[in-house]
Amino acid sequence: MTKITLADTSPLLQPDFVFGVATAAFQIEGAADSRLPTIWDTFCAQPGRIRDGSDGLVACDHVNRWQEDIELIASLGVDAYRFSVSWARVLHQDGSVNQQGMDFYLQLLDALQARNIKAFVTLYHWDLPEHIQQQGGWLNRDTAWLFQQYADQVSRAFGDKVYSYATLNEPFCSAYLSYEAGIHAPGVQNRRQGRQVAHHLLLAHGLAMQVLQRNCPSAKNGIVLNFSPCYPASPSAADQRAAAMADAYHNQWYLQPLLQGRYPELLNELPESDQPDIELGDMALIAQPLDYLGVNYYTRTVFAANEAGWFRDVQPVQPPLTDMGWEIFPQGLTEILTSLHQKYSLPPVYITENGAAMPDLLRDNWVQDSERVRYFQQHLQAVEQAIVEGVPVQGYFAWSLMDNFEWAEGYAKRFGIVYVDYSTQQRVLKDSGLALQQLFRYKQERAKR
Ligand code: IFM
Repeated sequence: MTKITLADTSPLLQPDFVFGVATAAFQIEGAADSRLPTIWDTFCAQPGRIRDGSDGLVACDHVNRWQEDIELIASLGVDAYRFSVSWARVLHQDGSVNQQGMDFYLQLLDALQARNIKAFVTLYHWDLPEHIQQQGGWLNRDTAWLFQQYADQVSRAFGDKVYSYATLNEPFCSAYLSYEAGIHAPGVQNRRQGRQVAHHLLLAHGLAMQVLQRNCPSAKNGIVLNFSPCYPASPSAADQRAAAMADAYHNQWYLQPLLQGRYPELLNELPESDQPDIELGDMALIAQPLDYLGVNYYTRTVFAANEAGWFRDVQPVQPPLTDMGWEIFPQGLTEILTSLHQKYSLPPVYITENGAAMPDLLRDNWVQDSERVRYFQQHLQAVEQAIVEGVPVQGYFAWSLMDNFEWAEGYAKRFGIVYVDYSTQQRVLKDSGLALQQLFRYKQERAKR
């Protein structure tokens, strides 16, 4: 087994640095019959939407196997576990609490607390209840207030059992991938709608932050954004401008409103017909103070100018690639963190997701995923470097605890540090899991000395 090694002086080995693993409700829970249908159930049922034709009805059967999974998490020596709550599991269609669903998470939170593992709870990781979609979903401004009510109900029920809340996971995906690229639920391709959905998501975030800060003032409350640093395909002025536009459109679009209360200038370059409706007071609502920013990082993207003066992404990127076809580019993580640190006055940062899909094979109860071990090694060093350069990174979560439903890719892509045999639901710690376990435990032992 290849090891992950960090220098003894590494900031990542300091006692307060948080190491964890992450999952999301729709991707692991299953037990779809004990919750309301979501937009992802609808999407999965449409032929051709999911590469392997699968769905999230059973997934990793986590709802029935949560105790085993908690033991697995605890055995890793993590400081924290990041998971999401399924809106469709904890509320009924009339908006009242589904106590059975709420209890599922309450017992999970108690089990984490008993093992001294911090709970990082995400309120929305893409699984909007279908009945809300029927009322317009994120295109309907009212959904932002429904989300606020949901955040209120969950945070009242969970009380002080939660160390940290994230309102949203990756609003870029719920807006751009879902409403512009059309590859995520509900599968729409319309730029104006994408921009409007992004605005309503950010509004929902701001409204939820207000209730989180009121209900759980001692929790760390924030949001999780994904970033892919944008590089020009060539040194030409046109490609450099294209990369800067792509950065504004895909990255800063979500962060600048949160930290500075305004959208990037690029907004004004969109035809009026593509611009979102923004009401008076919205931007101030969005820019609620954040206790932390969650950063998800996987790869970089390269852009060139197109004839229309806009940007297009350029394929292929440089090998090595992961099984998703994503370039392995660890320095992109340092670069995005340091560039954000230069642009903004950042709150504390957690790397809330980082990891790689690899074509894993289970042989004799063993998964030799040395490529993934290398990926973690390089990216942890990239985080280290960002800290050395002054970025206030306080934690790192590996994506993902276990193989799971990888959205439009179904179960074919494996991101876990734990292998899931979907025919038996057996979990097997991969070599990457063993390597992280060794690192996490080493850090915890050092803290006790
Ligand atoms: O699996 C996803 C996760 O749900 C959100 N961030 C990216 C991961 C890998 O694609």
